[in-house]
Amino acid sequence: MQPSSTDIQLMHRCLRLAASGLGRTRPNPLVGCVVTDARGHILSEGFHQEYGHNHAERNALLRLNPTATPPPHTLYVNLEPCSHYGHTPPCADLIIERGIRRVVCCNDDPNPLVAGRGFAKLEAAGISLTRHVLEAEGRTLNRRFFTFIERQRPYVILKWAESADGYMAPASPTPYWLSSPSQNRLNHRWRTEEAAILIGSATYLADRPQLTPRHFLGPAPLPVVLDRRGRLADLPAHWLHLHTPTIADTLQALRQRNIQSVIVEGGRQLLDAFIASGLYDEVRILRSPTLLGGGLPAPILPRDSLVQPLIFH
Ligand code: AOF
Ligand code: ZN
Repeated sequence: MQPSSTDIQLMHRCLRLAASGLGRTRPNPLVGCVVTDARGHILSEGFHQEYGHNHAERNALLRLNPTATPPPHTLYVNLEPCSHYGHTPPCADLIIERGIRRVVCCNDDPNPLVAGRGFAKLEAAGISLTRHVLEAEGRTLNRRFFTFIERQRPYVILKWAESADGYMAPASPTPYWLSSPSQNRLNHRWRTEEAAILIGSATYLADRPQLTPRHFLGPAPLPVVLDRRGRLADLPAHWLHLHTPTIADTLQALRQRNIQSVIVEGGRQLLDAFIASGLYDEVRILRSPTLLGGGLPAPILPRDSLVQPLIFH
């Protein structure tokens, strides 16, 4: 069955609901769910709020009164309903139990525990399926989740601050702060959205950064320092101290710890190593209006880079 304009509108609503869980569901996906009656009127909604808690479908369905009229008819959800016993019983079973007649979905679930089995259960129960509604938007929303499963490595965001004339730092050795207070808050918000934050040993020695999201309310990422030469001795106890020789090894070390995404905050050498490896998914530049007139040039992406940098003023 082809999606109607109501289907598309309600899938946008699912994606919006799903996004409310950003930073709190990892390494699980962001999922939103809307249940309507046969005429398309919303009866209830839910989203996945926190890792290990109810899935979106369960939250939406448990909010419904099972004997209320009109009865639920269509369930919208941006990820294939699960078929496995995990933190909770399978959502596909609950959908069937509650008498849903039609399921409209955005993305298929690449999780090997599900991967098609959720849809198979629904179909076997005679539920009509409409799949791949706003598929690209759903993949973008859950880009960390899809990258982690499909590429078997964390999603990588490179971030740096630069002057209007493209320098990361002035020539003088005195520390210089380029970013504005609002750019700092944005940066700290970005930190809350990722599972880990990575820096190189030179940056640690030069800046002694705290790597906390103290200017924004939200979950703290795991601080990670890549120290290939083993120069650092006094790192805070909860930080991860890695000595991995290549970027690919570093990402595998993070993956083994179930870290789904990482924001790389420098310095220049580490950013260059990531750029050379090609193992990055996003580049965010905080650009300041200041002209430095010289100093340490900001990294340059290769001409054939598939990633377009995003610039934040
Ligand atoms: C979620 N939230 O809303 C949906 C998920 O760790 P578990 O037992 O909660 O299972 C997680 C898997 O369930 C996840 O990787 C995905 O495949 C599927 N669907 N997960 O955390 C949800 N719908
Ligand atoms: Zn589920």
